[in-house]
Amino acid sequence: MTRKTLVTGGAGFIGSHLADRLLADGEEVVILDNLSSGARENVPAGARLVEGDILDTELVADLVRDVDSVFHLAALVIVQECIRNWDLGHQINLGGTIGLFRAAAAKGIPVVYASSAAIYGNRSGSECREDSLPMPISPYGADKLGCEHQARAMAEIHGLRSAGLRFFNVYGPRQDPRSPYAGVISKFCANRAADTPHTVFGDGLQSRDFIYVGDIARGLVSARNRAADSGGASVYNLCTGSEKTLLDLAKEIDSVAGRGTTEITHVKPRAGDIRMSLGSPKLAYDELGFQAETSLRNGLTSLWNSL
Ligand code: UD2
Repeated sequence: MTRKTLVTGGAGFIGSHLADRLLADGEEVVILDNLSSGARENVPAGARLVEGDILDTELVADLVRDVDSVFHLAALVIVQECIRNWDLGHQINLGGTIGLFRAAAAKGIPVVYASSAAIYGNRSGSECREDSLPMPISPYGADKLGCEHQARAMAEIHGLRSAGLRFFNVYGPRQDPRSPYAGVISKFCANRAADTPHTVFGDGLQSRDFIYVGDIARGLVSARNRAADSGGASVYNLCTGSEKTLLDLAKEIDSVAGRGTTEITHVKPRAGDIRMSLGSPKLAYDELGFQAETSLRNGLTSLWNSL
Protein backbone atom coordinates (compact mmCIF):
# COMPACT_ATOMS: atom_id res chain seq x y z
CA MET A 1 0.00 0.00 0.00
CA THR A 2 1.29 3.48 -0.83
CA ARG A 3 2.50 5.39 2.18
CA LYS A 4 0.76 8.75 2.61
CA THR A 5 2.83 11.51 4.17
CA LEU A 6 2.14 15.06 5.28
CA VAL A 7 4.94 17.63 5.01
CA THR A 8 4.18 20.94 6.72
CA GLY A 9 6.35 23.69 5.24
CA GLY A 10 6.81 21.51 2.16
CA ALA A 11 6.99 24.52 -0.18
CA GLY A 12 10.06 25.79 1.65
CA PHE A 13 13.72 25.15 1.04
CA ILE A 14 14.20 22.01 3.14
CA GLY A 15 10.61 20.76 2.86
CA SER A 16 10.62 20.75 -0.92
CA HIS A 17 13.80 18.66 -1.04
CA LEU A 18 12.20 16.26 1.40
CA ALA A 19 9.05 16.10 -0.75
CA ASP A 20 11.20 15.26 -3.80
CA ARG A 21 12.77 12.41 -1.93
CA LEU A 22 9.49 10.99 -0.58
CA LEU A 23 7.96 11.06 -4.06
CA ALA A 24 11.03 9.32 -5.48
CA ASP A 25 10.55 6.65 -2.80
CA GLY A 26 6.98 6.15 -4.08
CA GLU A 27 5.14 7.89 -1.23
CA GLU A 28 2.04 10.03 -1.68
CA VAL A 29 2.86 13.53 -0.47
CA VAL A 30 0.52 16.19 0.88
CA ILE A 31 2.05 19.58 1.61
CA LEU A 32 0.61 22.11 4.03
CA ASP A 33 2.15 25.54 3.51
CA ASN A 34 0.88 29.10 3.80
CA LEU A 35 3.50 30.28 1.28
CA SER A 36 4.76 32.95 3.68
CA SER A 37 8.37 31.96 3.11
CA GLY A 38 7.84 28.95 0.85
CA ALA A 39 6.98 29.25 -2.84
CA ARG A 40 4.53 27.49 -5.11
CA GLU A 41 7.35 26.83 -7.65
CA ASN A 42 9.17 24.72 -5.05
CA VAL A 43 6.29 22.23 -4.80
CA PRO A 44 7.27 19.18 -6.84
CA ALA A 45 4.93 17.85 -9.48
CA GLY A 46 3.08 14.94 -7.94
CA ALA A 47 2.70 16.48 -4.49
CA ARG A 48 -0.65 17.99 -3.42
CA LEU A 49 -0.35 21.50 -2.03
CA VAL A 50 -2.89 22.57 0.58
CA GLU A 51 -2.50 26.29 1.06
CA GLY A 52 -3.21 26.86 4.72
CA ASP A 53 -1.85 27.73 8.09
CA ILE A 54 -0.29 25.57 10.75
CA LEU A 55 -2.36 27.50 13.32
CA ASP A 56 -5.60 26.31 11.69
CA THR A 57 -6.08 23.39 14.09
CA GLU A 58 -9.12 21.96 12.30
CA LEU A 59 -7.33 21.88 8.97
CA VAL A 60 -4.24 20.32 10.58
CA ALA A 61 -6.34 17.65 12.31
CA ASP A 62 -8.17 16.87 9.03
CA LEU A 63 -4.92 16.46 7.11
CA VAL A 64 -3.26 14.38 9.83
CA ARG A 65 -6.25 12.02 9.97
CA ASP A 66 -5.61 11.09 6.36
CA VAL A 67 -1.85 10.21 6.46
CA ASP A 68 0.55 7.63 7.93
CA SER A 69 3.29 9.99 9.14
CA VAL A 70 4.10 13.68 9.40
CA PHE A 71 7.18 15.80 8.81
CA HIS A 72 6.71 19.12 10.53
CA LEU A 73 8.93 21.83 9.04
CA ALA A 74 6.55 24.80 8.96
CA ALA A 75 7.92 27.60 11.13
CA LEU A 76 8.78 31.26 11.30
CA VAL A 77 12.38 30.51 10.39
CA ILE A 78 14.12 33.87 10.47
CA VAL A 79 15.60 34.41 13.90
CA GLN A 80 15.48 38.22 13.59
CA GLU A 81 11.80 38.08 12.61
CA CYS A 82 11.09 36.02 15.73
CA ILE A 83 12.80 38.72 17.77
CA ARG A 84 10.74 41.49 16.14
CA ASN A 85 7.49 39.49 16.39
CA TRP A 86 8.19 37.56 19.57
CA ASP A 87 4.61 36.49 20.31
CA LEU A 88 3.80 35.53 16.75
CA GLY A 89 6.99 33.46 16.49
CA HIS A 90 6.08 31.73 19.73
CA GLN A 91 2.53 31.02 18.53
CA ILE A 92 3.72 29.54 15.25
CA ASN A 93 6.90 27.78 16.33
CA LEU A 94 5.71 26.34 19.62
CA GLY A 95 1.91 26.65 19.52
CA GLY A 96 1.68 25.36 15.94
CA THR A 97 3.87 22.41 16.85
CA ILE A 98 1.80 21.51 19.90
CA GLY A 99 -1.36 21.49 17.74
CA LEU A 100 0.34 19.23 15.24
CA PHE A 101 1.64 16.90 17.98
CA ARG A 102 -1.83 16.64 19.46
CA ALA A 103 -3.35 15.69 16.09
CA ALA A 104 -0.61 13.10 15.43
CA ALA A 105 -1.00 11.60 18.90
CA ALA A 106 -4.76 11.31 18.37
CA LYS A 107 -4.18 9.48 15.08
CA GLY A 108 -1.32 7.41 16.55
CA ILE A 109 1.19 8.28 13.81
CA PRO A 110 4.88 9.27 14.09
CA VAL A 111 6.09 12.85 13.69
CA VAL A 112 9.50 14.11 12.71
CA TYR A 113 9.93 17.81 13.39
CA ALA A 114 12.59 20.43 12.76
CA SER A 115 14.48 21.47 15.84
CA SER A 116 17.65 23.52 15.42
CA ALA A 117 21.27 23.96 16.44
CA ALA A 118 19.90 27.25 17.83
CA ILE A 119 18.87 25.36 20.98
CA TYR A 120 22.56 25.12 21.97
CA GLY A 121 23.11 28.89 22.01
CA ASN A 122 26.63 30.21 22.17
CA ARG A 123 28.78 27.25 23.19
CA SER A 124 32.05 28.68 21.99
CA GLY A 125 34.90 26.23 21.65
CA SER A 126 33.09 22.96 22.14
CA GLU A 127 31.27 20.43 20.01
CA CYS A 128 27.51 20.25 20.56
CA ARG A 129 26.23 16.84 21.57
CA GLU A 130 22.63 15.95 22.18
CA ASP A 131 23.35 15.71 25.91
CA SER A 132 25.09 19.13 26.05
CA LEU A 133 23.19 21.63 28.17
CA PRO A 134 20.87 23.61 25.87
CA MET A 135 21.15 27.37 26.37
CA PRO A 136 19.22 29.12 23.57
CA ILE A 137 19.90 32.83 23.17
CA SER A 138 17.00 33.68 20.85
CA PRO A 139 13.22 33.25 21.09
CA TYR A 140 13.50 31.02 18.01
CA GLY A 141 15.94 28.69 19.79
CA ALA A 142 13.89 28.78 22.99
CA ASP A 143 10.74 27.75 21.12
CA LYS A 144 12.54 24.97 19.23
CA LEU A 145 13.73 23.64 22.59
CA GLY A 146 10.16 23.99 23.83
CA CYS A 147 9.07 21.72 20.96
CA GLU A 148 11.48 19.04 22.16
CA HIS A 149 10.11 19.26 25.72
CA GLN A 150 6.54 19.15 24.44
CA ALA A 151 7.33 16.07 22.34
CA ARG A 152 8.63 14.32 25.44
CA ALA A 153 5.60 15.29 27.51
CA MET A 154 3.24 14.25 24.71
CA ALA A 155 5.02 10.86 24.54
CA GLU A 156 4.46 10.36 28.27
CA ILE A 157 0.86 11.43 28.33
CA HIS A 158 -0.45 10.44 24.89
CA GLY A 159 2.16 8.00 23.57
CA LEU A 160 3.32 10.28 20.73
CA ARG A 161 6.19 8.79 18.70
CA SER A 162 8.53 11.53 17.52
CA ALA A 163 12.02 12.53 16.48
CA GLY A 164 13.30 16.10 16.64
CA LEU A 165 16.19 16.97 14.36
CA ARG A 166 18.60 19.72 15.30
CA PHE A 167 19.62 21.09 11.92
CA PHE A 168 22.99 22.79 11.72
CA ASN A 169 23.70 25.22 8.83
CA VAL A 170 21.79 23.80 5.88
CA TYR A 171 22.61 24.89 2.33
CA GLY A 172 21.79 23.86 -1.21
CA PRO A 173 19.68 24.71 -4.26
CA ARG A 174 16.44 26.75 -3.69
CA GLN A 175 17.69 28.59 -0.63
CA ASP A 176 16.70 32.14 -1.43
CA PRO A 177 19.72 34.50 -1.30
CA ARG A 178 17.60 37.67 -1.47
CA SER A 179 16.45 37.87 2.12
CA PRO A 180 18.73 39.99 4.31
CA TYR A 181 18.92 36.95 6.61
CA ALA A 182 19.56 34.33 3.93
CA GLY A 183 22.16 31.68 4.66
CA VAL A 184 25.74 32.73 4.09
CA ILE A 185 26.39 30.10 1.40
CA SER A 186 23.46 31.17 -0.76
CA LYS A 187 24.60 34.79 -0.42
CA PHE A 188 28.23 34.10 -1.20
CA CYS A 189 27.27 32.07 -4.29
CA ALA A 190 24.96 34.86 -5.47
CA ASN A 191 27.77 37.38 -4.90
CA ARG A 192 30.22 35.24 -6.86
CA ALA A 193 27.74 34.86 -9.71
CA ALA A 194 27.10 38.63 -9.85
CA ASP A 195 30.76 39.48 -9.30
CA THR A 196 29.96 41.59 -6.25
CA PRO A 197 32.04 41.59 -3.03
CA HIS A 198 31.11 39.50 -0.01
CA THR A 199 30.13 41.33 3.15
CA VAL A 200 31.72 39.51 6.05
CA PHE A 201 30.50 40.33 9.55
CA GLY A 202 33.63 40.51 11.73
CA ASP A 203 36.96 38.86 10.95
CA GLY A 204 35.48 35.92 9.00
CA LEU A 205 37.09 33.40 11.32
CA GLN A 206 33.75 32.34 12.78
CA SER A 207 32.96 28.79 11.73
CA ARG A 208 29.90 26.71 10.96
CA ASP A 209 29.02 23.06 10.42
CA PHE A 210 27.51 23.26 6.92
CA ILE A 211 25.32 20.36 5.82
CA TYR A 212 23.88 19.78 2.35
CA VAL A 213 20.09 19.79 2.02
CA GLY A 214 20.03 16.39 0.25
CA ASP A 215 21.67 14.84 3.31
CA ILE A 216 19.09 16.53 5.53
CA ALA A 217 16.26 15.00 3.47
CA ARG A 218 17.81 11.55 3.91
CA GLY A 219 18.25 12.11 7.66
CA LEU A 220 14.61 13.13 8.00
CA VAL A 221 13.43 9.92 6.38
CA SER A 222 15.74 7.75 8.53
CA ALA A 223 14.42 9.47 11.65
CA ARG A 224 10.80 8.88 10.60
CA ASN A 225 11.45 5.19 10.13
CA ARG A 226 13.09 4.95 13.54
CA ALA A 227 10.33 6.96 15.28
CA ALA A 228 7.73 4.69 13.70
CA ASP A 229 9.47 1.54 14.96
CA SER A 230 10.77 2.48 18.36
CA GLY A 231 8.42 5.15 19.72
CA GLY A 232 9.23 7.68 22.43
CA ALA A 233 10.66 11.14 21.88
CA SER A 234 14.21 11.27 20.56
CA VAL A 235 16.36 14.13 19.30
CA TYR A 236 19.34 14.06 16.97
CA ASN A 237 21.83 16.49 15.51
CA LEU A 238 21.89 16.57 11.74
CA CYS A 239 25.37 17.86 11.03
CA THR A 240 28.62 16.77 9.43
CA GLY A 241 30.97 17.00 12.42
CA SER A 242 33.36 19.34 10.54
CA GLU A 243 33.50 23.08 10.56
CA LYS A 244 34.60 25.69 8.08
CA THR A 245 35.44 29.32 8.64
CA LEU A 246 33.77 31.92 6.45
CA LEU A 247 37.08 32.93 4.90
CA ASP A 248 37.78 29.33 3.89
CA LEU A 249 34.22 29.01 2.64
CA ALA A 250 34.68 32.07 0.40
CA LYS A 251 37.87 30.53 -1.06
CA GLU A 252 36.12 27.22 -1.69
CA ILE A 253 33.26 28.95 -3.53
CA ASP A 254 35.77 30.84 -5.69
CA SER A 255 37.47 27.57 -6.50
CA VAL A 256 34.19 25.83 -7.41
CA ALA A 257 33.12 28.79 -9.57
CA GLY A 258 36.54 29.00 -11.21
CA ARG A 259 36.28 32.70 -12.03
CA GLY A 260 38.90 34.38 -9.86
CA THR A 261 38.74 35.78 -6.36
CA THR A 262 35.73 37.53 -4.83
CA GLU A 263 36.55 40.68 -2.90
CA ILE A 264 35.68 40.73 0.78
CA THR A 265 34.42 43.74 2.69
CA HIS A 266 34.62 43.36 6.46
CA VAL A 267 31.97 45.12 8.52
CA LYS A 268 31.34 45.03 12.25
CA PRO A 269 30.27 41.67 13.73
CA ARG A 270 26.55 40.89 13.68
CA ALA A 271 24.93 41.29 17.09
CA GLY A 272 24.28 37.94 18.77
CA ASP A 273 26.40 36.06 16.24
CA ILE A 274 27.76 32.72 17.39
CA ARG A 275 31.52 32.32 17.02
CA MET A 276 31.68 28.65 16.34
CA SER A 277 29.05 26.04 15.68
CA LEU A 278 30.00 22.41 15.38
CA GLY A 279 27.79 19.38 15.96
CA SER A 280 28.56 15.83 16.95
CA PRO A 281 27.12 13.45 14.34
CA LYS A 282 27.68 10.37 16.52
CA LEU A 283 24.23 9.73 17.96
CA ALA A 284 22.50 10.04 14.57
CA TYR A 285 25.05 7.61 13.19
CA ASP A 286 24.68 5.13 16.05
CA GLU A 287 20.89 5.18 16.20
CA LEU A 288 19.75 6.15 12.72
CA GLY A 289 22.69 4.91 10.68
CA PHE A 290 22.81 8.47 9.31
CA GLN A 291 25.96 10.11 8.09
CA ALA A 292 26.27 13.19 5.88
CA GLU A 293 27.63 11.98 2.55
CA THR A 294 27.99 15.17 0.55
CA SER A 295 31.34 16.89 0.94
CA LEU A 296 31.26 20.68 1.07
CA ARG A 297 33.01 20.73 -2.30
CA ASN A 298 30.39 18.51 -3.93
CA GLY A 299 27.49 20.31 -2.28
CA LEU A 300 28.81 23.70 -3.39
CA THR A 301 29.27 22.35 -6.91
CA SER A 302 25.63 21.16 -7.04
CA LEU A 303 24.46 24.50 -5.74
CA TRP A 304 26.63 26.48 -8.14
CA ASN A 305 25.44 24.39 -11.10
CA SER A 306 21.81 25.01 -10.11
CA LEU A 307 22.16 28.80 -10.37
C1 UD2 B 1 21.87 29.69 11.57
C2 UD2 B 1 20.50 29.50 10.97
C3 UD2 B 1 19.45 30.13 11.84
C4 UD2 B 1 19.54 29.64 13.28
C5 UD2 B 1 20.97 29.88 13.77
C6 UD2 B 1 21.13 29.30 15.16
C7 UD2 B 1 20.82 29.45 8.55
C8 UD2 B 1 20.64 30.19 7.26
N1 UD2 B 1 20.44 30.13 9.66
O1 UD2 B 1 22.21 31.05 11.59
O2 UD2 B 1 18.17 29.83 11.33
O3 UD2 B 1 19.20 28.27 13.32
O4 UD2 B 1 21.92 29.23 12.90
O5 UD2 B 1 22.41 29.46 15.63
O6 UD2 B 1 21.23 28.30 8.59
N2 UD2 B 1 27.58 36.08 7.39
C9 UD2 B 1 28.44 36.97 6.78
N3 UD2 B 1 28.02 37.56 5.62
C10 UD2 B 1 26.80 37.30 5.06
C11 UD2 B 1 25.93 36.39 5.71
C12 UD2 B 1 26.35 35.80 6.89
O7 UD2 B 1 29.54 37.24 7.27
O8 UD2 B 1 26.51 37.87 3.99
C13 UD2 B 1 28.04 35.39 8.62
C14 UD2 B 1 27.15 35.58 9.81
O9 UD2 B 1 27.47 36.73 10.52
C15 UD2 B 1 27.46 34.30 10.60
C16 UD2 B 1 27.76 33.25 9.51
O10 UD2 B 1 28.03 34.00 8.33
O11 UD2 B 1 28.61 34.47 11.38
C17 UD2 B 1 26.60 32.32 9.22
O12 UD2 B 1 25.44 33.11 9.05
P1 UD2 B 1 24.06 32.50 8.56
O13 UD2 B 1 23.08 33.62 8.56
O14 UD2 B 1 24.24 31.72 7.31
O15 UD2 B 1 23.70 31.42 9.67
P2 UD2 B 1 23.70 31.51 11.29
O16 UD2 B 1 24.69 30.51 11.75
O17 UD2 B 1 23.80 32.89 11.76
